[in-house]
Amino acid sequence: MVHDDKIIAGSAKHPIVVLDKGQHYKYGTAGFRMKADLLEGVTYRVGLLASLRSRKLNSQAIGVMITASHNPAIDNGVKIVDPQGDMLEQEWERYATQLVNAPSDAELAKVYNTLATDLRIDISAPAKVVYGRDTRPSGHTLVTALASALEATETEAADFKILTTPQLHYLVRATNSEGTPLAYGEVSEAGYYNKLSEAFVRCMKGKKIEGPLIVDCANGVGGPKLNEFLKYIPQEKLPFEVKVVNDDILRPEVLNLDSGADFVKTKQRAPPHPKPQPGVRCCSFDGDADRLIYYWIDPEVGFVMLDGDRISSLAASFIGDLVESAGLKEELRIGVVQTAYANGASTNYIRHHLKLPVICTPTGVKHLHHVAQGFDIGVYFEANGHGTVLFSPDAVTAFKKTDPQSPAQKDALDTLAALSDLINQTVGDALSDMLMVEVILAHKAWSLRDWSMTYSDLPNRLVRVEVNNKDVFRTTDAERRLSHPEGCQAEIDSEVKKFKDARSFARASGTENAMRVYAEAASRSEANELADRVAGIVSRWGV
Ligand code: 16G
Ligand code: MG
Repeated sequence: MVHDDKIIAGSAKHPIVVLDKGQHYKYGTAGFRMKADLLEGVTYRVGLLASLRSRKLNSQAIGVMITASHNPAIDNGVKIVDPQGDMLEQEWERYATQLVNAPSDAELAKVYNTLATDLRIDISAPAKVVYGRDTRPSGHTLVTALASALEATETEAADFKILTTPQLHYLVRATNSEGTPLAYGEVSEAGYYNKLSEAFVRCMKGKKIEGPLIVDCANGVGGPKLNEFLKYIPQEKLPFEVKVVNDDILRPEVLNLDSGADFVKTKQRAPPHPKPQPGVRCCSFDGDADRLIYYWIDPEVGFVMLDGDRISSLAASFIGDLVESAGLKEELRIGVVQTAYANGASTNYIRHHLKLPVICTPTGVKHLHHVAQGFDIGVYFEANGHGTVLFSPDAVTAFKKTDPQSPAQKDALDTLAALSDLINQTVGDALSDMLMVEVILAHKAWSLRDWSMTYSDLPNRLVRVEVNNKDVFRTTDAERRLSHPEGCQAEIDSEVKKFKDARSFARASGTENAMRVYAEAASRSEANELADRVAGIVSRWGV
C-alpha cells in the first residue's frame, strides 16, 4: 500500500520495545504513559494513528502532546487530541492500542493498512498533525520519532515545541476553526496569551484584589509559560503581584519533586520550598499545567486547601448569579459535573444551596467533558484540580445578543462574554482556571478564607491497595458501586452503614496496577477507620 515501505523503514529507526510475555501497551486515561525509554517506538506509532485520524476526519488537524504530567522526570507520555481540542474518541483508543502492540515492523504496516481499510480511510487524502511537548529531556527523542511517522505518511506537521498541555489543545482547536465564524483564536502561542490577557482585563473591570499570589509551577512547563503570559498583561491592569515559584526547568530531576498540584492534593500540605508565609494566597499547577489547587497557611488552623471541588462550586455560584442578573436563568441550563471523589459536602452545597443539578461520571476528563457538553453552561472539575467551564454556542450567542434593559444586566452579560473567552473551552487549564478564580475573588471581594467558609468538607481518606488482580473488580453507577466480584459490594455496604454520614467506594486505578479506596464520614477518625475496613475487604477479594 501507499506508505508501507516508508512506515517499515521509519519503524526500524524507532523500534518498539517488546514487553514481557503477557504484558502489552495500553492507551489509558492519559494516553500511553510510562518510563520514557519505552516510548520511542510507541510515539512513532501514535504518529501513524494521528495521521489516520486526520484523514478519517476530512483532513482536520489532530494534536499530539508529549508529556507525563505530574509523573517523575524519568517518565514520559504521549496522547492524541481530537479536532475540537478534546480527548481522542474512545473507540480510537482501541486502534491506538492495536497499532502500538504490533509485534514487528511488517506487522505494523499490516495493522495500519487494515485500520485504513476497515475504517474506510483514504490514505492519499491530506493529513495534518500539530504537536508539542513539555520540558522533559526525553521529549526530544520522542518528537523525532513522531516527526518521522508524519513524514512516512506524508502528513503535514506543525511543531509548536515546548507547550503546556492545554496550550496544545488550544492550538488544535484554533487551527481547525481558523477563518470560520467560530474561530477560536490566533494559531500561535502568542495568540493564546493575547486571548487570555485581553479576556482577563475585560473580566476584571478594574477591580482590585488584596495581597500577592504565589504560584508553584512544579518545576514544569507551566513556569516559563506563566512568566511569558505575564508580559502580555499591561502592568497597571494586573491588580495584584504574581510571584512565580518552583519554575526551574533547567534541572530535570526537580520536575514535580515536592511541589505541584498533585503533591499538594495527595499529601494535603503545602510544598516545603519556598515555605509559604501565613495568610498569603497560594496555588499550585501540576507538571503540564492542566491542574490547579489553591491553599494558604492559616495562622490558627494551619494548612487549608481549596481543591477542584471548591473551584467548581466557586465558579458555579458566580456564574449562576451572573446568569440570573443577565436575565437568562430561564433560557440557559447550568449544570455541574463531578466524579465519585467529589467531597459530599460540595455536592450538597451545589444541589441544595446553589440549586443546580449535579451529575456524577466515572473518573477521567473525557467522561466529565462529554457530560458537561450537554448543558448550556457545564462546570466540570475533578477533585484533583482538573476541570473547566464549557459554554454552548447558544449561551455565547445569548451573552452577545441579549439587549440589556439596565446597567446591571449589561454588566452581567459583558462579564459572562468575557469569561467565555477567558476559560479554556477545550480542556482543564491551570493558567486559565487560575485567572478565573482571581476574577471571581476580585468580584466577590473574597479572601481564600471567605471562599473556604462556603461549606465544610467532610473528612475523607483515599488509600491505595495493592491486589493480585485488579481486573476482577468492575464498577457500576459512575464507579460508586462494585458489580464484581459479586458479594464484595454487600460487604462494603454493611461497613458503611456503621458510620455517620458515611460513603465509600473502591475502583481499579486506570493509571497504575492498584485499587483505590475512598471513604468519607462525619469525623476524621471514622473516615480513617472506614477506609481501612473497606481496604481490607478489597484486599481479601483481590487475591
Ligand atoms: C488520569 C486522568 C485524570 C484522573 C486520573 C485518575 C485525564 C487527562 N487524566 O490522570 O483525570 O483523575 O487519571 O487516575 O483524563 P487513577 O485512575 O489512577 O485513579
Ligand atoms: Mg496534568
